[in-house]
Amino acid sequence: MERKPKKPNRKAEQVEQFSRNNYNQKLTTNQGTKIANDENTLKAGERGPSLLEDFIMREKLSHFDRERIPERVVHARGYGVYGNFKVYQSQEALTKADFLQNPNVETPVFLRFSEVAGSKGAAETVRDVRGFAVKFYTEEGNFDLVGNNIPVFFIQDGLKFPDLIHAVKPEPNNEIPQAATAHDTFWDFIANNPESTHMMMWIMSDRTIPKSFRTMEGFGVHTFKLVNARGNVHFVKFHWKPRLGVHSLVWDESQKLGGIDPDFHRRDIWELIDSGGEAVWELGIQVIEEKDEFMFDFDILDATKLWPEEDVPVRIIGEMRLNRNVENVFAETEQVALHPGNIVPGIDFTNDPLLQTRLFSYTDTQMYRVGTNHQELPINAPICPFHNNQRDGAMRYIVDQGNVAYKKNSIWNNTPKEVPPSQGGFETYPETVSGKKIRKTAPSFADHYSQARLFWNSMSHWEKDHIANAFSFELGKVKSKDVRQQVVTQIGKVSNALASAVAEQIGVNKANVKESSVTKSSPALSMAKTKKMVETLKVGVLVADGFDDAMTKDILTRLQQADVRLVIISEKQQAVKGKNMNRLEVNDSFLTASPLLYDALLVVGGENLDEYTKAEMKSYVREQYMHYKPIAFLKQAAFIAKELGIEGGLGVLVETRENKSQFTQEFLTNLAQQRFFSRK
Ligand code: HDD
Repeated sequence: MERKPKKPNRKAEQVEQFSRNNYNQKLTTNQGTKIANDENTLKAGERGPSLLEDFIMREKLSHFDRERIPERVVHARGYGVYGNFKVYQSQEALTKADFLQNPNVETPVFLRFSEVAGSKGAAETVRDVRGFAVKFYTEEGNFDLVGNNIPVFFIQDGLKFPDLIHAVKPEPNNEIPQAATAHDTFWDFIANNPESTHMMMWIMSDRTIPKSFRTMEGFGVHTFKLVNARGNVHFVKFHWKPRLGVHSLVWDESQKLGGIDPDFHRRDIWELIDSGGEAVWELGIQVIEEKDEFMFDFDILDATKLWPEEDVPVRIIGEMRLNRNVENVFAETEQVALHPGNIVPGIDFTNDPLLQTRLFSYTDTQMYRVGTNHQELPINAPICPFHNNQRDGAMRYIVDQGNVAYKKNSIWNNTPKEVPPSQGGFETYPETVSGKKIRKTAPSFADHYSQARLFWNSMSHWEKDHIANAFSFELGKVKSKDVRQQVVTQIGKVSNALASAVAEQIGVNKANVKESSVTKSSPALSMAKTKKMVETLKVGVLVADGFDDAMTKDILTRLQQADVRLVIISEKQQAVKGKNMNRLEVNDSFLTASPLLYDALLVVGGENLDEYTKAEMKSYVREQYMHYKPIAFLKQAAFIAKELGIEGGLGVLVETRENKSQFTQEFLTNLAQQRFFSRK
């Protein structure tokens, strides 16, 4: 794909001042001494021992020895991208937050997508919750919305976070399995911490195997407060809605992709942006008035609960366009220090006990992982001025002038000066609090099953099938029969039918418990009715010499006009010739490509296909068919559909004399559908 110039971005341009171009420069040490020989250590004689005196070797190796910083204790595998955010209309009635006032102002953002459990090098398509962490570089300071692609969380109090993570990470005695929840300790945690039940339903759904970063929703998870200039407060939940809709992989596909392309997600967004494309989300908020805090049958401070969108509608208030790749993954993505405690005037915390613990943990981890002065690094510094009396510490970069680093002072007229709230100084919302010091879960946090059942009720038939299969796979990997049984009993409290299906598959007893009586559903939770469009989908085109060039050219042109991305695949990475001697450049061979990498297949075929080509084309089709994807065959390749017995299958289109003129349109319609889950 063609590389396009980088999109303007105020933050990225600030970072650029620190970037360095080494092309065509002279090689030097870090002290600037030019190096004459960078391939031989200094030795005593041609075959002699190396000399300690070799400052060039010592500098190069000792720097290399320290290249890694500790990976994040969770969300280690991640990928960052720049973009801009714009509010559609002033949100002045709800908040004084500066970046939510003016529709003409673009606020630069940096978004780091991540996977919770995997190490830094884990495959990207594993079943896992995905992090969705946005840093807004506003004129009033950085606001970080550090969320996930799932609206609820495993636990209610952050004191249990280390326990949760110890249970989900590879087991400590053998460090198995990598980036997977399908093991004993994780399910033992779930079985013994029933507050995880709602989250358990979400993680067994296809939400944890997203098709791409671009087709994930993002959620702030916690309830936050918005505060307006008059000091009025509203409770709010944040949502990111992807323009392309919410789409996932299927399980078989996600497992195989882990081997075929462990970088599947980052490659998708990097290529899109590199070729000038944009990934777009809208920001939505759910709002509850302060007086309505206790109007719901759940506690709005409980992070294991969502606010059903049908009860509290999501108001769309703005748009984020991600459109610029980083220059250097370590300097930007690895060193970015996100923190839910980074807020700006107009936004405030609630007493959600999960959020409250996060406010401590993130500064602490960044101090350890990146360093005391991590906030000075180009990616972390705000775009607005910042001044205070904090000084020194390892790797201090800023050179503060003068002799004053304290308050109160008279030498500098008591500056840097405090700013009153009326002029933008941060003021905590003066909430009244009272109570005894106590370690206890609020009784209003006690119901762990109603929303889990709400989620189950809201699923389509294929989503329910996928959830049952996911449970059967995960629990099938659990060695302790006792843990399997405990989890099945827990599932039974959500749905007896689901528990029975799983129990039968994994060889334990059915759940003998009363299931939740909730009959309500929330259609917004299902992915079945999500937006479907062809934009930026990838079609693999299988072709061989002697192909129908006239028809093919017409289809390919129309697909490209619809912003469909094409990958031409043949036996060799050499151009193929059509019936009319037109050449078609080939991007990949059967060897370098894989049927797993495309959203659909167009099987063009050719004349007198050899056995190898026929076999490869069939294996590509089989795999795509199994993953419910649209497949179209031109006349020359129709025999493949016939021999595989899939002619007439859902989403399978074969060119005939009758449908020739509408062929491309029909293919585009199937393509928009993306998957045909009713296909047998
Ligand atoms: Fe966390 C990283 C999201 C609960 C402690 N968390 C981290 C990241 C995301 C989240 C997206 C990666 C940020 C990045 O890309 O650099 N975490 C969440 C969400 C939670 C949540 C949505 C619940 C609603 N986290 C949570 C709790 C604690 C932590 C309760 C501890 C009390 N999280 C951390 C951390 C990490 C982190 C240890 C590891 C690396 C980092 O912070 O920068 O501090």
